[in-house]
Amino acid sequence: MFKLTGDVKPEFNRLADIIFYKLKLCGNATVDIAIVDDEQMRVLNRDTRGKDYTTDVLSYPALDKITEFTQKNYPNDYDEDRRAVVLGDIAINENAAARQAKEYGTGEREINYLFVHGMLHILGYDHMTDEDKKKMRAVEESVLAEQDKSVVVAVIGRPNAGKSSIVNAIVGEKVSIVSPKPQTTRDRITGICTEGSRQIVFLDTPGMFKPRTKLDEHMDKSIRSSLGGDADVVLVVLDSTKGITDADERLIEERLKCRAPLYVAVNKTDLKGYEGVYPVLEKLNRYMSRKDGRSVKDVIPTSCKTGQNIDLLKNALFDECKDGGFLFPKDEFTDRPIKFLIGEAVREKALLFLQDEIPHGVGVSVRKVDETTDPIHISCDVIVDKQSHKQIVIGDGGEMIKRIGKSARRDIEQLLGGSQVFLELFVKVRQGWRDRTDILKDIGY
Ligand SMILES: Nc1nc2c(ncn2[C@@H]2O[C@H](COP(=O)(O)OP(=O)(O)OP(=O)(O)O)[C@@H](O)[C@H]2O)c(=O)[nH]1
Ligand SMILES: [Mg+2]
Repeated sequence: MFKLTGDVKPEFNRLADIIFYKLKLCGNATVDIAIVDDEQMRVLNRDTRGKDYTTDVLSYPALDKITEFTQKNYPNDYDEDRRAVVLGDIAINENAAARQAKEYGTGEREINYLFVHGMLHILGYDHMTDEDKKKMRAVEESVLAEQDKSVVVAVIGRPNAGKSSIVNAIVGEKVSIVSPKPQTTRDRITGICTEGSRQIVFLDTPGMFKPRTKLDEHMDKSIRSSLGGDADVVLVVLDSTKGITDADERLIEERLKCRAPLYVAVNKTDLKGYEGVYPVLEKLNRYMSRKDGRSVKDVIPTSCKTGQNIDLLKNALFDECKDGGFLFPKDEFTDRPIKFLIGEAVREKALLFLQDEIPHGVGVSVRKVDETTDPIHISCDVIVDKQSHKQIVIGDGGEMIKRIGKSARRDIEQLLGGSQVFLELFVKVRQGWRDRTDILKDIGY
């Protein structure tokens, strides 16, 4: 993505994201923007190009080739602080923009046009020949005319495949908790990723399994509702280390019967490498370019650990966006209230530290979030099934609950934008809580 610095108007960021997506760029790059007046531009033009007159826009490209923007590809142009490749500078003359806007009657659009024009120069476009000019003009027009679009993607697959990890990796925020234990996600979690004119709304679902309790039924219902017409696209996540099972194949066959485009992510490629991934890809071949037209649209090997192909998957999903505006404000990353995210952070740590000691984990109900105090005061009930489980969660001399609290507090402070938090946890026994509608409702399911 582009990290713009200097005189950045909010619309510039949106346009830069659109350029990044349209030109299929990769990595991180930074461009410095200066908005100047006629006189400043004249001086700049004179000092840098020996031309003593003002102009509308000037670009100073730093690179002579454009490829993936990584430190490895551009060791001399990489800025460690900004963690991005320095692409160059652009100066935009706001007096010229105002004059041209009047002349063409295009208002605000003119300064945006100059920005896009300058960015394309930085990226190697020029207008020396008529043909180049036409090409550059076409890209400019398509960037400026781009409308906001969105797509709803249901993420499904077996427990523990890495569905929530993929959603978090693309959204860039921890919207859905992750643990080594299957059935971590209990509810449908919405994760939102907006860049430029495109928005992906993920419906992260619990892993598919046979329901036994009311909580299971709730989880099962949330998978079905994600698929029942709410989603435009389905993403099946497979665990490459587990191979592809009959259940996976049934799932793919079943989803292919619906009209929603289907993508498959073969995840955890970092663990077994190509040896693990290749047999899965080979088996998936039979679902590609089938005669009946019901084919998997793409299979993408991914790793949430190394980030391999996460951008590729994101771009494939951006390609599925349809006109009609955004479904959520562009700076939101989930539709879940902060209280729910706090409870989930506590539950994640309980799952992480207790592993197999407490089958099916615990429930967390957030009692109080008092933001008027400093530090912010939060209290939660950690709900378990039996007295013996309570003892395990508390641990020797309260050691375990302290450990859960300390680790959860760090995540919650991050969620709250770095504010300090005082977190109180109370362990409560509620027999059969997973079958009690009142408790499930209390937790937020
Ligand atoms: N090595 C490696 N581990 C991964 C990768 N993706 C996910 N994991 C791990 O796999 C475990 C399960 O990940 P989750 O994202 O919780 O999986 P899920 O499919 O959402 O699981 P449920 O919500 O239980 O259905 C966690 O321990 C993750 O850290 C990956 O690409 N590589
Ligand atoms: Mg999950």
